[in-house]
Amino acid sequence: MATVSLFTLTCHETSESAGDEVFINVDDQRVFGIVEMNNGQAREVGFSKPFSGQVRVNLYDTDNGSDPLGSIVVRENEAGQGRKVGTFREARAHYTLTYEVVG
Ligand SMILES: [Ca+2]
Ligand SMILES: [Ca+2]
Repeated sequence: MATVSLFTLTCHETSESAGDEVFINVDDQRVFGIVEMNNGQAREVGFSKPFSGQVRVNLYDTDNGSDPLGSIVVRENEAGQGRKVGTFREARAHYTLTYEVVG
């Protein structure tokens, strides 16, 4: 068992020129958003969850439905590696998310 904490989501490039309305799901559960983001902005996510094995973190832009902007897999064996950076690059978007796994 380990605990993942999500810290800061940074928008380097939005998927839409007028800005994105983003949210984050962890294993299909919404944990952040909907929040408007534009180039250069950063937001504190502030979410922690105990898990075994791995969790999937998905970033979406809100449209009529949800537009996938990318996905990262966080694994239990990343515990003890300090803060890490996950990258989301789909649909012309570029976002990064800092996170940490503690065992
Ligand atoms: Ca979109
Ligand atoms: Ca949108």
